[in-house]
Amino acid sequence: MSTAGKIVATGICRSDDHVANGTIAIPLPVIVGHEAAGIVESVGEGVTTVKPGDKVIPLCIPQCGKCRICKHPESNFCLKNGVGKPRGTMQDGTTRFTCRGKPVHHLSGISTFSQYTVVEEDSVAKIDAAAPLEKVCLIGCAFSTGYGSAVKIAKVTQGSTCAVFGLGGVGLSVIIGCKAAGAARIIAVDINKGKFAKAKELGATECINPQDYKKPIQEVIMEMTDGGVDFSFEVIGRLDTLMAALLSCHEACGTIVSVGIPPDSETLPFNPLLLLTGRTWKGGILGGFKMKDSVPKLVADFMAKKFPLDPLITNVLPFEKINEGFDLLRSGESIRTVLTF
Ligand code: PAD
Ligand code: ZN
Ligand code: ZN
Repeated sequence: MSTAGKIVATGICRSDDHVANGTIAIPLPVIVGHEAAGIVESVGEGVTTVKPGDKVIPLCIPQCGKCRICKHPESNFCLKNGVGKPRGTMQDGTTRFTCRGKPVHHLSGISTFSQYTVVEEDSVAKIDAAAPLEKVCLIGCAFSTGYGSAVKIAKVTQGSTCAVFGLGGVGLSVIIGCKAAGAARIIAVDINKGKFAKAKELGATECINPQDYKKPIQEVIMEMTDGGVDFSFEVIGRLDTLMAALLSCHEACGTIVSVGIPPDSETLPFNPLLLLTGRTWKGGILGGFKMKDSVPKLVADFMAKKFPLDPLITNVLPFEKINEGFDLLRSGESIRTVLTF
């Protein structure tokens, strides 16, 4: 039950770069790209939820609706997901891309750095026909991941204090979520000061650079917040910043959410006392949203101006300039580059 579609716009996410540099290990060769919007071209037999001409967003995590996790009220990590143990194929084990007769793998069942792609029906959501695809593509990953990490996974509370480590497209979306949830203080942390103006524009109340202090950043944050924040978020993908974020949330009542994807096979030495005192450590992919249900609603909320996407899009380039887009990400000059076809 597959669907073929034309990709109209796709953002470049750090996770795509993680695949390119080996931080995320998946079967190669592969077509990456997973933050996109497009138009359905044709559908296979039995497909009922989308039809040719529909505007859609491909979903990095499917929602089969039948497995134990799809029936679970909280989790979105459908057992048909291609993230946990990536096979790089469609659910039937085949690939729909070839190069000189040899198979090319899929990323998370969607592979959007491609003019056309084929996805399963449970990996695509129909969205409002009036939605601007070159903007709402960010709902395919960065925005949903960051926003959901704040409102759905952490469940940030009114009047709380938050710390967000990493101010890329995902971290800034965490800030949007913290603000929407009514956080009173949002402390933004990054080693690139160039990100601070945008963080403030989106709701950060303070911005700090760990390189400006002699002591570890968690000690600085504990002093600023009477012992630690209520909610901290690691949105970089490094083990040292993950530990700093963990220590920045209050030992008795703080919650840390792991959002960044650390290098494959790296682990942390860990003292259980860090949690025994009352901290909570959570994590989640795509902000915990069950994507087939949530993506159309998030697009509707964007259309109703409940949150902005424009500030996250710093560059728009034709698909042919994809390498320029990766250079902008690596140099820290861009937030999101959207590639158009
Ligand atoms: P990005 O590279 O645009 O942003 C990362 C930010 O972290 C940049 O502003 C950097 O300057 C900053 N940074 C780097 N090193 C440090 C440091 N030592 N201390 C403080 N700041 C630092 O990435 P992104 O926003 O696209 O993605 C962020 C992470 O989230 C990345 O690991 C990505 O793979 C992961 C991700 N997770 C999910 C998920 O579902 N869990 C989805 C999408 C992305
Ligand atoms: Zn992503
Ligand atoms: Zn499922």
